[in-house]
Amino acid sequence: MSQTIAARATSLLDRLGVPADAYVGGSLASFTPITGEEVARLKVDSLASTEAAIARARAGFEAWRTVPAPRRGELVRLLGEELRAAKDDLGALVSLEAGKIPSEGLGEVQEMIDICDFAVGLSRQLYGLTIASERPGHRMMETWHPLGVVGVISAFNFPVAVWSWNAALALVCGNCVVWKPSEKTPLTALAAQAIFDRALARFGDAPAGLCQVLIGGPDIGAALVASHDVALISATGSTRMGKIVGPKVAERFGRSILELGGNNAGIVCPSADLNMALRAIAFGAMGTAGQRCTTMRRLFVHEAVYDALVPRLIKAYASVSVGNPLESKALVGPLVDRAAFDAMQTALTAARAAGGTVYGGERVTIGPDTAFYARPALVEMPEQTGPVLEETFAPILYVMKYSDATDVIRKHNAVGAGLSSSIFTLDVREMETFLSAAGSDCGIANVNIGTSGAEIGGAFGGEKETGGGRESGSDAWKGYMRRQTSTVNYSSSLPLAQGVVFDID
Ligand code: UN1
Repeated sequence: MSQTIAARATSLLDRLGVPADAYVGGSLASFTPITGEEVARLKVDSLASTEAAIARARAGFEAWRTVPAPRRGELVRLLGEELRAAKDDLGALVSLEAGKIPSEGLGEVQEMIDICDFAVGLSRQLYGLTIASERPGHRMMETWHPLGVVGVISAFNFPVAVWSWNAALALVCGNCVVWKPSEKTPLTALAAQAIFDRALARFGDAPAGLCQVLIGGPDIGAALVASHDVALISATGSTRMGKIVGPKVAERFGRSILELGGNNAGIVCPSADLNMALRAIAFGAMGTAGQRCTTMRRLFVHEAVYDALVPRLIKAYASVSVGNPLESKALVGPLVDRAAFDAMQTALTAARAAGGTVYGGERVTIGPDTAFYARPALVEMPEQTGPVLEETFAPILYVMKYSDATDVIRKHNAVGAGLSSSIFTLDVREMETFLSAAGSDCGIANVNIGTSGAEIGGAFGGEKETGGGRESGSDAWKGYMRRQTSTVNYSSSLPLAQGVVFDID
């Protein structure tokens, strides 16, 4: 098996255009969660090479910022083309390195293609405003300018899509990108870089240092965070990580986009279409083995439909297929590593201690002892206490009964994170209340779909301990540019604003 899976990785990397010397004989071991085996050993960057990469990016920015935005969009269009050509191989590599089932691996690459398409259109729409001036013969306007070097720090669970959300926007906005991927998923990062380099070669005249990847540990992320030459840090990961990164960037008045933890909930109302809710909850809570930041982790079910829904959910949890995503049609693949499995067990123990009834959650033996597969766990909780208040990055769904429509929104919002949320209802009052200012406090609030699987067209991110950042669609591009307000006087006099008089003779 070891040979087979490592050989499979090698042949995918080869087809994706990653040179073998990047991942053979280095000091960073890369593992596949599918078997827990080592598949490659990558060369790592040093602090010196990190500084050099930042300097290259800074120099590249000075050229790239003057390239017309639609021309910059052409590079991203080519990236989209290359991603289309590489979709099957890159999707398979995502499955191999992050443990995703094939359709989720491919779906991740589709997100990359989608954001490229979005960014190409955007490259002709970096609109500013024209503003009415209070003074005669004056015009006010707003222009969006490139920002500088964008440092991207990404997590294992969306090893390449999150880079592409940032890179596609950053590039059309006239910025350079330096990327520090998770140590758990460096191979897909090398592959994404190779795909980008192909687009770049076709593009022709881009400056050096436009988009670079740095392989290594937290010291590289720390160097990006500390560098005054990195204008924006876009970091995806735990709230713990964000608590370190956010203040450090703020201290030097850098800009940050933080996409941190989620403790996402669904509410099932009396009028809900229960068949639809069942499927949506199953995907939201068990999909990607519970390792999306948008994974549904809490579920509030109205007492009127609790007995009609929850036993069916428990059945779905007991029967969902858990297995090797390369060799079976299983819907739930492995946890990323032993630490993830241990954290899941710790949370389940705490849930039992808090009066929860746990269904599932046990280890499933698939392949060698180094692989960590678990049956997703559904936990009926008497109250929202203990581990329910925290994000555990594993497939655990805490289910609670509710009776009062106002109280359930209060409970829904009573956690630290504020990423995604959803309500299942056919009642317009319930729906609109949930979406209102007094409703869900999350960055994403869905109706009759689950909490995960957002399209790239919307702004992605959340409030409170989720960090407040927005990536991807809508006007998230503004986070990657600096705004300049200009007042132009085309008259022959100099009236001052607010009627101030200041005549020097
Ligand atoms: C993440 O888990 O870090 O909405 C991102 C979703 C995906 C992105 C998840 N489009 O589930």
